[in-house]
Amino acid sequence: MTGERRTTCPYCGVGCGVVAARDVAGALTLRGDRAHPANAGRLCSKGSALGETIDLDDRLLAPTVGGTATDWDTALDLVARKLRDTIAAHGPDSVGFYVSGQLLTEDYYVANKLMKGFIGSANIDTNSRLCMASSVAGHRRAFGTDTVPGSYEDLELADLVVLVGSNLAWCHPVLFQRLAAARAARPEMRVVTIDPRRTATSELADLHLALRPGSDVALFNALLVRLYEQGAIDKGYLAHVDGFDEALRAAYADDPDATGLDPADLHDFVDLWTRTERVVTVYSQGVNQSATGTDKVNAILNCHLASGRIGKPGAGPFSVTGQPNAMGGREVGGLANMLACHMELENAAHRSAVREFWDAPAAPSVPGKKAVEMFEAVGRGEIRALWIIHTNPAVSMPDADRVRDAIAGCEFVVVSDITARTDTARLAHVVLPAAAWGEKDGTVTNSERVISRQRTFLKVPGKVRPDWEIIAGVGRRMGWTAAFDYAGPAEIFREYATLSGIAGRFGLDFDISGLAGLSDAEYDALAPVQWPVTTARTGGRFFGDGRFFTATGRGRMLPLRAAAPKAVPDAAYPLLMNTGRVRDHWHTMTRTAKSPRLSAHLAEPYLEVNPADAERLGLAPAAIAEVESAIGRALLRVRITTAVAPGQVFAPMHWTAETASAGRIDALVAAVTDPVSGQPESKATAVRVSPLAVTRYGFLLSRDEPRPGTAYWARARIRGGWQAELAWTETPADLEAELRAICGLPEGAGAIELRDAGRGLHRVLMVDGDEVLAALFTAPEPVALARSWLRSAYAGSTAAGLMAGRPGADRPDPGATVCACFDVGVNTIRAAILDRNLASVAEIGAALQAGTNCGSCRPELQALLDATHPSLAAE
Ligand SMILES: Nc1nc2c(c(=O)[nH]1)N[C@H]1C(S)=C(S)[C@@H](COP(=O)(O)OP(=O)(O)OC[C@H]3O[C@@H](n4cnc5c(=O)[nH]c(N)nc54)[C@H](O)[C@@H]3O)O[C@H]1N2
Ligand SMILES: Nc1nc2c(c(=O)[nH]1)N[C@H]1C(S)=C(S)[C@@H](COP(=O)(O)OP(=O)(O)OC[C@H]3O[C@@H](n4cnc5c(=O)[nH]c(N)nc54)[C@H](O)[C@@H]3O)O[C@H]1N2
Ligand code: SF4
Ligand SMILES: [Mo]
Repeated sequence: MTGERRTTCPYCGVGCGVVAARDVAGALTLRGDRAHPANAGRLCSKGSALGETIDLDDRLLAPTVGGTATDWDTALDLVARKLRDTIAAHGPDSVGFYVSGQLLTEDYYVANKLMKGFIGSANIDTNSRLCMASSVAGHRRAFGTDTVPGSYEDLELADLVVLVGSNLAWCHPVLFQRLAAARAARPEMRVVTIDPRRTATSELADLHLALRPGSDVALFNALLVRLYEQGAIDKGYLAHVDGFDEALRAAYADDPDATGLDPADLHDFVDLWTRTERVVTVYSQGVNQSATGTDKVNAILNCHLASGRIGKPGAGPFSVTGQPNAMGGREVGGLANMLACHMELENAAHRSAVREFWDAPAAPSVPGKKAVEMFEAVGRGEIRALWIIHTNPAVSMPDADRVRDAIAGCEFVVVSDITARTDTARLAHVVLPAAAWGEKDGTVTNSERVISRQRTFLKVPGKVRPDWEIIAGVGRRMGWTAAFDYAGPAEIFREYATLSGIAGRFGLDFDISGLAGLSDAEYDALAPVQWPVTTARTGGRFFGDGRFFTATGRGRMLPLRAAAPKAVPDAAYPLLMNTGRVRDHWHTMTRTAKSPRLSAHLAEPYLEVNPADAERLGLAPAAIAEVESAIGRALLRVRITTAVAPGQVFAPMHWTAETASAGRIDALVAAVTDPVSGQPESKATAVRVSPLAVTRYGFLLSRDEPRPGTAYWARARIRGGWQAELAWTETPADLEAELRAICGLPEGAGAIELRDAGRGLHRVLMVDGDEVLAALFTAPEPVALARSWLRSAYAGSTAAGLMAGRPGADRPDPGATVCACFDVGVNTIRAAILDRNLASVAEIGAALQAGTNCGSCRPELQALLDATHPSLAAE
């Protein structure tokens, strides 16, 4: 690469622009793109650490068949032949593609074309089923199209922003920072969070409603009633909307007490909403990932439709997308029940138009299997050939053990990934090496419908190929040479944009035909642009004019009643488990775990438990909890916190069989789906929790990757090596032998041991000359160590220095990392707040740099300020 390349962050749906450049020394630098409308130069902690995740460690560089590296011809011929043979013997529905909202639009388009047009089945579904399906279904029920009406700017223009089931501070950090900045500039702006759990996002809120899990419909029904009773219904706008009377009647019949909220808080919220014209309601997985997710979406949309607060500056419902191209995937028809460009599979005219355009042999009229159904069909042997692209379902699907077993038992499994070290790729017959971020080229669409380019700035390593090329290669080998003969992503994009023009002629909203004539050079230079892009119009809001895309052209309100929750804690499984994300990891961590910085924030799988429950269950702080549901089990570190209510626990979704002994949380989550969208309930599983009978706890540092066989373990990278948290249920007789086995150390390495019989401490160091190969610290209780200091001291430290397990008086222990960018720990921050009397996040930044780069830790800094100076919190 010479000069600068503008690209887009590969993580969340905010879709921040990134500039890749070389510094004077020739080193690659990555920074936020000031010219990008989503972030104007900002990046969060994950975006700032992208440079640490693009090396070739663990990368898959050649196709493998049966675990052995091979050439592309062999691998692709095999895939094409197996798919053809399976279809010939058992019909097109005996194959399935399971793809991802992280694929580029061009990749997605080609996969969808191959399955729906040429293989002739609609059995292509995507991890967006676990993510956005309820929003898609809710949008389609209300608007007749799957379209987010507004823009990010609306969050800044609003007088009230309501965040429902969204931990925006950790999951859409740059959008959260925009919101925080807007609020700082206009203190009269109000923010409300609606989440059973207190999160970093609630730190910004004027009001946090910790509603009963799953009760969002009852809450928004109460709001609809209030809007009506206060005369806040927009009668003029309602002339464009059907279903108001029925929706209101249903709302009256619902019971606001189902929310479990203090009536005064509930009143404050509905009153504030009713009084405020400019309201944006942001919602995410606390809404979508629910057995009643689609109804939750429509309950929110009902209120915006009834009050006419939609498609206007600072007003509208706003479903934020999770993955970088969740939106693009919906546009190209990646879901099993859609065609490309918002055209509908069940619509004969749409079907034949797409078929004719593709010159395709087929156009299935029946929707394919949705994610959960797809893996069930794999388990039953109905789907006999499965191609998994850019997703890790053995970890992320509900009922994950069953999904894993179904994949393991499938006749023929292909996985396209950037690494073979995933729980899913390990089960595949063929693993195809895909080009990773920085190596591939195409477009993505973010939450506000802005299409941005991802551009290549790294050399493609080994035999790696971009996903579109791999898929097109299989298409050609299956006999459809002309249809899959693409020179590059620009050609695919032009075809797609042309097809969207046909959708536009059907009167659909997704029309980017204005981009159909881009030359290769223009495509390469394409600046971020919000769709639609036609001769008549570029970008802008939808539905403010009362024009919808239903058969009648009118919007639709739906009569909704809060349904009884599906997962009800009982005597056997008395707690309700919620799941979600942490600030610095991305899903199954195949990329973020490569960064020591990102791993420092939270380095192991954990369970948040309320103090009352912890006491009752005998769970000590930092003990290991055994968590069981009716279908699975996990071992997680206990974090006692009032952030979760009594009766509820929370666990992150990120840990896998690669990173922990039993951290795959979806092994516990039953595959209960929303009847309309097919999206699984990921946020409510009845579980029981008990302390694991640990006899010894350990913390390990190692130069080489540790491979523990202990009852509990979790490993993470640190600078210059690895760390692992360990717990034994049977204390090993010979700790030195145990350490050698875990770290694969030769007999020759020298050992230094230190025992403190009184406290039961036992430490072992393995050294080779001056180099510390591994260090193990064990104790009968959870090991209290200056971990953060140890991690930084490990690289280059002497044995004696490490042995103490804590820094000398001259180097205080910084404590757990809060600011990942500048590696500032909690102890350092607390001490500075007290010693230097710091009173604001800005002052902490000035003193310690913490929070001054990406800003992702600012909510945590605020929480530390509040906790350290209780008086300031009240100001
Ligand atoms: N750091 C980080 N950021 C990410 C990702 C990541 O892996 N890591 N992934 C991206 C993706 S794909 C997605 S989809 C988004 C997800 O972004 P979010 O949806 O914001 O994240 P989650 O943590 O899954 O869940 C959000 C909240 O829903 C709450 N919740 C649970 N049950 C209920 C309920 O019944 N009602 C309400 N109102 N709330 C409830 C949870 O307590 C949780 O705080 O994040 C994106 N951004
Ligand atoms: N319990 C619970 N479960 C959940 C959720 C939850 O909140 N709770 N959230 C759900 C949601 S919203 C989502 S989006 C899913 C996410 O779950 P997944 O999609 O399964 O998670 P990822 O780790 O993002 O998987 C992406 C895979 O693609 C690989 N990869 C990276 N780059 C490329 C590339 O360029 N090409 C190819 N071919 N492969 C690549 C990565 O190495 C990785 O293996 O999890 C869902 N599961
Ligand atoms: S908010 Fe962070 S993760 Fe999301 S796109 Fe921006 S930099 Fe990437
Ligand atoms: Mo997602």
